[in-house]
Amino acid sequence: MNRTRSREIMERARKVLPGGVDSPVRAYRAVGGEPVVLARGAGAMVTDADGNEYIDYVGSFGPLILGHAHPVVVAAIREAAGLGTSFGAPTEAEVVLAERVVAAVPSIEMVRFVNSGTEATMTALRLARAVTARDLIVKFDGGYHGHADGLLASAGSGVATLGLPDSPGVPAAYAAQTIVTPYNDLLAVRAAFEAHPGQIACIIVEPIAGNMGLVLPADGFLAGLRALCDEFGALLVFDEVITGFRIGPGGAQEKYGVRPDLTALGKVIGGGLPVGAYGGPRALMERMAPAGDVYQAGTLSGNPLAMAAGRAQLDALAAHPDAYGRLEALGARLEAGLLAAATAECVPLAVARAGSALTPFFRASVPSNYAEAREATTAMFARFHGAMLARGVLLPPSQFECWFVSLAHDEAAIDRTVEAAAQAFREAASAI
Ligand code: KE4
Repeated sequence: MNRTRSREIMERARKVLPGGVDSPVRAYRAVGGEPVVLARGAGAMVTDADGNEYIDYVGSFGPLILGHAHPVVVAAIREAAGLGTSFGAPTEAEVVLAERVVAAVPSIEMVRFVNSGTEATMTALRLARAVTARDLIVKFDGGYHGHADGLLASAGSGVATLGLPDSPGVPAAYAAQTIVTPYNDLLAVRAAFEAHPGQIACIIVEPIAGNMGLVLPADGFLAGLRALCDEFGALLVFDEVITGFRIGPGGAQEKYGVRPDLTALGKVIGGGLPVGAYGGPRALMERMAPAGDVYQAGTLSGNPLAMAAGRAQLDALAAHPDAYGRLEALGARLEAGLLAAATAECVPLAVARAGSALTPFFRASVPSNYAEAREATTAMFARFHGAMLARGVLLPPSQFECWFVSLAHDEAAIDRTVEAAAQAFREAASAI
């Protein structure tokens, strides 16, 4: 494949953007080679700066559940833009999207829009600390909740991918407020509460982890966290930035029947534009200024274009005869095809999946926590990523990310992906 333009653009990019990117994972450090510079997307396909086409499983790392440039989303953005791009004033658009979120997410009676998942989780933690008058938080090794200082402790995603256990620049005092325990380990969480009686404000958890690659909660894990929070007087914060409206309208909390005290959202609710949100019961949310005394603000929060894109996407999902059944079927087809192809070539592969979000791990079984996820052969993943790219399939450039299937993918695209994987496995097997 000719990627001359991508290389030229990346040479320019590295002169003006750190690492040539605006977010680390995009630099391909974990898989090697030059990043593909994308020029456009349509449905399940993306086209790079040299005109090469790929079936896309990055999906902007989650937001594009309808696929790229969906007509209803583009039309909504166009219409909103013609009415003004930002006001710094209330608009009906943000009320409409808030009403959609409140109607869908079981634990949310009130919500506040921000501009990223980072802002959403950062503010949810501030609210939890205000409500409990406690300082400590519990997070999970391999959990990634954005780049707020106190949360960059053994984060997954970009930090994990870059092999940086903690980020320089995070004051020790901030990191010391964060207790990191293994995912799926209730005993470790209980021990944290017992070691810090009356000091832990909340647990923040990805109810289905997506930043160690996809790792499912063990049976009883989420209910166990709920019970521990109730027992020790802490709040339970679900980071549903990935899972919200991805695995169903009510996210993981609806799937598992566990109600958090606060929920962070992002990605799908923005339709590809910058949106995050945090929400919960009215009694908690009305502590937020100006209704209450906990401060958070944002120039572009509730931006009318982003609200319009998010609403258009959620309404298109709701209007689909069986959006999540279709996404489940496509995800299951991809999982089965990858496993069959790997088995045929005796490649150790395990696939963790939740509907249309999945991660194939180059290890014999699906991991239950970050330590196990890191046992996956990242070198093999890197070779696989390059082999798939050469065959017109664009995967997230890290073993520790999720692949995302959209409603724009179809059986033909899935089957082409599986065939490319089979060739890549054969190539890898012959190289061994
Ligand atoms: P943003 O600040 O990137 O919008 O959201 C942070 C965030 C919070 N919570 C979860 C569960 C997340 O997955 C994320 C961000 N996800 C990563 C990829 N796994 C974004 C991609 C990137 O960092 O470039």
